[in-house]
Amino acid sequence: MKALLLVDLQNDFLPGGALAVPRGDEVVAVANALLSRFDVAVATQDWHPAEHGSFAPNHPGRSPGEVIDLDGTSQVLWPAHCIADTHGADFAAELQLQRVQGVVKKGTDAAVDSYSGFFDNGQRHATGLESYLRGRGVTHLFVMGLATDYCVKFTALDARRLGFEVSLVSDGCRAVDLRPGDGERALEELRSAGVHIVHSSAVATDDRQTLVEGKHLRLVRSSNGWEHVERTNCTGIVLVVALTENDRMLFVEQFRPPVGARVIELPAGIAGDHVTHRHEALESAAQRELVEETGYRAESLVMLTAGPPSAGLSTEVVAVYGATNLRRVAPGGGDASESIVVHEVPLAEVHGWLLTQQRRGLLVDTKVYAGLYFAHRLATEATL
Ligand code: VGL
Ligand code: ZN
Repeated sequence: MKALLLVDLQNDFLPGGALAVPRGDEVVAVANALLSRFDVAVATQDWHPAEHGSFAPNHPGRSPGEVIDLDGTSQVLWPAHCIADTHGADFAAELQLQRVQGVVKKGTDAAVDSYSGFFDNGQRHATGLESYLRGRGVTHLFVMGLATDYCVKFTALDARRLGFEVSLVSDGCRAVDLRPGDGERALEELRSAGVHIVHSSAVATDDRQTLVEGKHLRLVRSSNGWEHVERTNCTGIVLVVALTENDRMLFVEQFRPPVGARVIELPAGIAGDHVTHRHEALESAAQRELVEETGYRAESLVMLTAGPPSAGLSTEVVAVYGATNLRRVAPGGGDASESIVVHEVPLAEVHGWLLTQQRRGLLVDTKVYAGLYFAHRLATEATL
């Protein structure tokens, strides 16, 4: 799965802004043109507190462009910019933000700057961007934005280090060029790191044809003849491996129309299927589905893996969460239309219990067995 990553397309980096990047405004149209060609699009947002350590005015006697030591890392000083909740930190007005599913804020800690969208400059804290992308099965990132020689460069380098295939959209970037040639040197550095430098006109438009689109699904045929289904109005799928304090594993049982039978499954659901949930993180979707279906809330919720459950049939990618330290907060059972039965089964007895259910005429979702693998690890290992 490929994704578009828009770096810092914010007012303060546009002409007239506090840290204006020359001709920075020109890339907004490139972003808008590309947004329609990607199923997954994420934007980073430089988001500083007023007392941020990268601001020259916070260091009496210093001016923008000077380099200081900030908490052990070398830091270029900038004019105050992208202060949280100000107009300067807002995305460019012309950017078609409604097509962006995820926004990742960075630089929120006054003590350390964050050029990269993945980690702060000290590489100590992750922003959540990596798990956002992994949870959606993204393997190839198309990066563009502001500025080539700072946030774009460090974001693309971290993406390579994390193992993503990375393409930099050259006409979608502009440099600060504090020293003349910084932008060109950044492109050289990215090329040596294995980043493809591409022009937006070369970013492939889909060779796919929609055969039919319903309320929740569409049937798509690729140019090679392969047909698959895609979900509409969905930004991710979550599956929850939930284990109670006394090592009971949670299952849900419900009638599933496509197979015409009651099916034993793990608690699961769709992120972004309601208008109000459109931007929800996978983790909050996992928590919400767990509560709605089982009545339990997890104090601890971690992503264990993410991948396609049926790669030949669908673009769907499932993010599997491990839920422990469960607390009962609601009756569970899903909404009125679902009539879900919740089962709590001691981990040691799950195998036999599943056989019994099949003998009773129920079907068992094969992902239950993948969940069992993680449930055993959750029960026996302190950290995964
Ligand atoms: C950036 C300097 C300071 C950027 C952000 O987006 O490239 N540069 N903060
Ligand atoms: Zn900044």
